[in-house]
Amino acid sequence: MRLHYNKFSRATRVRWLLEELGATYEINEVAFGPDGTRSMAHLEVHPLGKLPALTDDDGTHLFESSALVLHLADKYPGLAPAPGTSARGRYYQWVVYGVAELEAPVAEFFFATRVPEEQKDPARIAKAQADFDKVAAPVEAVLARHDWILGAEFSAADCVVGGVLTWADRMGMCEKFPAIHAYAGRCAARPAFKRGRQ
Ligand SMILES: N[C@@H](CCC(=O)N[C@@H](CS)C(=O)NCC(=O)O)C(=O)O
Repeated sequence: MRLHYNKFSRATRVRWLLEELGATYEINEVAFGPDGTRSMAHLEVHPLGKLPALTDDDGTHLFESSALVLHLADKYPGLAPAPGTSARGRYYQWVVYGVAELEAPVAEFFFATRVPEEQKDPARIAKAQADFDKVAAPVEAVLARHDWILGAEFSAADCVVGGVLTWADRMGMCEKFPAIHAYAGRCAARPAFKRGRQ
């Protein structure tokens, strides 16, 4: 199994999970740009030339970070509730919420703030923060009650939700959300999280 990866991409959440699971995998370091993500070789692995992607043991190429997390958590059991249970439903809920609701304003904030100072548009930045505040509020309520997104135990869903929220926290988006800020700290302190960002 080979993870197509670079440490400045969403591939870190997948590598974090692989480390949590103790899986054996290879890393294919792919730079952004014509010689990496845009190369013909990488376009055969990911049709949009993005990261992450995974070449599975049988040679199948897979992409979309949340799908890779769901697949790997089934392939190496231990970090996902049993299929067909309501706990599994809640697990899907938070994985999908992580990418469908939380991630868009975080990515927008990232792109709005990484331009030179004179090109920054305060209204665009404020809108991304306000959009994040709306979707972060339900997560703040959950994390005020327990340490991880599904409860007392860490799960693969934390690699998605925590992957997005550690990114938001690093950019200073979580100041109004003490429980999320503390959660981001717990995620970042995990040895597998650190190994997943080399
Ligand atoms: N929804 C995709 C997003 C993938 C994505 O946008 N990856 C970025 C890095 S985090 C990328 O490869 N960008 C390169 C590009 O767009 O050229 C996922 O979660 O896997």
